[in-house]
Amino acid sequence: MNKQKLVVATGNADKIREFTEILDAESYEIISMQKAGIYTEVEENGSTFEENARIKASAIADKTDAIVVADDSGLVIDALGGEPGIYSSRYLGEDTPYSVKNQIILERLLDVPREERSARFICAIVAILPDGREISVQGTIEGYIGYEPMGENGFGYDPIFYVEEYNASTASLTPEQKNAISHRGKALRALRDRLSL
Ligand code: ITT
Repeated sequence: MNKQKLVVATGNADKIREFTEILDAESYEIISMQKAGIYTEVEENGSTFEENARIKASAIADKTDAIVVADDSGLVIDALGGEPGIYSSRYLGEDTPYSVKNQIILERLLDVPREERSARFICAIVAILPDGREISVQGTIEGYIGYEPMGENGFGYDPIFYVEEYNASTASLTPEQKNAISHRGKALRALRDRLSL
């Protein structure tokens, strides 16, 4: 069977790695924009994860005849009024290392009790098919912000995002464990089901 080509509209290498881990490698060929020879800067000026995913996918859909998939995702922390939310990658400075961003968030939550530390990762994925049709899916994982960074796996806010199931951060899970429960895992499995209909 011919593999379906998916060009992932992202500049984030960790997302590409997780896309490749999650989507059945026998059915899909996951191609980065770079590998597809597409270099486009996209201004993410939408007001929701879904809008931003659509903006990213649309910006490169006319530059390839493959399926284009974009992911817009982020961390929503209830005690911070939903921050960093859709600004997750820009929050506290685009170039600030995540070790620093995570430490600042922990300090901001210093006096917040465990029951008010709820948070979730959200992932919106928009795929644009070669015939112009669009598929939009979303996945969420509920958790809480821990009291200290934990684990070396994953990326971004994973060291401070803890899940009840393991009483540990998503950075301390194996890739298989994270992908089985993550926002991106859920969204990509929903996309896979829709693509194979
Ligand atoms: P592209 O827009 O090029 O895809 P980006 O990293 O800027 O790359 P987003 O605008 O969607 O992507 O920002 C998502 C940010 O949310 C990401 O940089 C992380 O800080 C955070 N994030 C999303 N998913 C995450 C995950 O699984 N684990 C940890 N942090 C995550």
